[in-house]
Parts: sequence; C-alpha cells; structure tokens
Amino acid sequence: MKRIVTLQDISCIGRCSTTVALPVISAMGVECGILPTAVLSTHTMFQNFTSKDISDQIEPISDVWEKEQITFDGIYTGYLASKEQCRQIVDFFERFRNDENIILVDPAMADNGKLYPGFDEDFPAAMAKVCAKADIILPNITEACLLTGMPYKTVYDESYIMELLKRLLDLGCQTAVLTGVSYEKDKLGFAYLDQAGNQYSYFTKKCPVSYHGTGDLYASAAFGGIMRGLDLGSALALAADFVVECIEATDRSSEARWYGVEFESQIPALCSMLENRLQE
Ligand code: PXL
Repeated sequence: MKRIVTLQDISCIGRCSTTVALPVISAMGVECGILPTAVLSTHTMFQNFTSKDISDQIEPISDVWEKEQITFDGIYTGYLASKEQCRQIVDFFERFRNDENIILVDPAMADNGKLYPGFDEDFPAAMAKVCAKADIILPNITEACLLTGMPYKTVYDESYIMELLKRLLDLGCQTAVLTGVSYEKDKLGFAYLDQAGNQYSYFTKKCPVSYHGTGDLYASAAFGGIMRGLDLGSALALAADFVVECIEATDRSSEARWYGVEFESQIPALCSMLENRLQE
C-alpha cells in the first residue's frame, strides 16, 4: 500500500484540510500520515476562531521520521499558517523527496479575488517558493494570480488561462493545474499544463452554490487517485466528479450547512468511481 503524508492544519470543526484529507485518502486505499501545522477551532471563515501554530513540531517529528527511515510515496501540502512555515515545508521537501515520490502543493490561501483572513500581502511570495519545489501545484485562479502577479479576472478566455499556466510553470513546478476554470456559465473544471507542453482540460457541472472546503476535497481525491496509479487527467476528473456528488448530496440534505460539504455519504461512490477508472 502506498503511504503519503499530508502537511496542513487541523481545523477541528468545518470539514477542511486534515479532517478531509485523512478520510478521503484512506478510503481510496492509501495510507495517510499527517503532520499538523496548526490547530484551529474551526477554519478561518467562521466569525470566531482560535489558532495555535505548531510549527515547532515539524522539525522534531521530521527528525524522528528520518531516524526511523520512514519514507513517503507522496507528500501533499495544503493550508500553511505563516511565511516561516512555508520555509519549513521547503526544508521538509528537501529531506523527504526521493527519485520516486510525488509532491503535490495546494497553495490554499485565497479565493474569489481575496486572500483568506490572517494572511499578509507578502504571504503569496513565500507560498510561491513552496510551489517551486512541487511536482504538481493545484491553485484556483485567485491563488494563481497572487502567485504570478497576473491580474485577477472573473471573465476570461482560454488565452488568459494558458498565460496563467505558463507563468505558474515559470515558478519551477513540473505541472500546473488550475482549478475552478469556467468558460460557460453551467460548466466548471480544470486545465493543466506541464513542462513538456502536455495539456488537458475537463469540465463538469457547475453547481449554483459554492461551499467551503471543496478545494481540499478536490486535492485529496485527486492525490488519492494519483497514488492509486491513475494518470493525472483521470485522477483530476475523478476528483471533480466526486466534488460535484458531494455538493449535490449537501444540497439534498436537510442538515445542509454553509461550512463544509457532506462528503461522508459519498465515500462509497468515490470508491466505486475509483475502481471503475482503475479498470478502464
Ligand atoms: O480550506 C482551506 C482552509 C484550510 N484551513 C484553514 C482555512 C481554510 C480556508 O479558509 O481557514 C484553517
């Protein structure tokens, strides 16, 4: 069984980051180790929240892992709490990367044209250095603009998306995937470009409501698929289809809430979609 480690916060309530990555990646048949970077009461879109940075644990935990010769087939980072933590993550990559493993960076820091609360204007430059060391990065359009200095647009064409992808590759990563791409009002999807010039895009239904934490769900399902051996395009498409299922399940639920989607009920569907794709 493949083993990955995910480095991101634990938001105790609110279905995002580690509380999404662990169940989704485990359900896909991949061992999911965690290295928590901060502990929050909830994610930061709640009006009130506590946040305790636990960056001081990254080095001692890494030291033990190295001594114990623990290795990872994949390393996946999400929300990082500070610029200093971004530097520590780059060090972690240097210690644990090898010729075979895959590093996926989801630069979770912004959406809808704005940085999340608590980040300074110079945070994206620190995150760009994390992206530079990744095999695959997974920003949304807002994050891509902050990482590259491109203007943020809500109305755009394919040449804008291609320019963003090229500029993301200029950061140094091997493959850039842009999420939340939409050219038609009822379609939403992703587009990717790699350093060899391969490109691919995929669109699915655009759901009328948007929920918090869907980016984390998307990255987790995509990485689970990659680890199980799907090619990048199929893993990303599987993740997109899964997120749509989760949003629709949340809309159907009488307990629908504005924080987090009801992914739990869709885990069996994810497992069968994965098995079907593995057999294709
Ligand atoms: O879903 C991204 C995310 C993860 N972790 C924390 C967040 C957010 C988004 O706001 O606040 C703590």
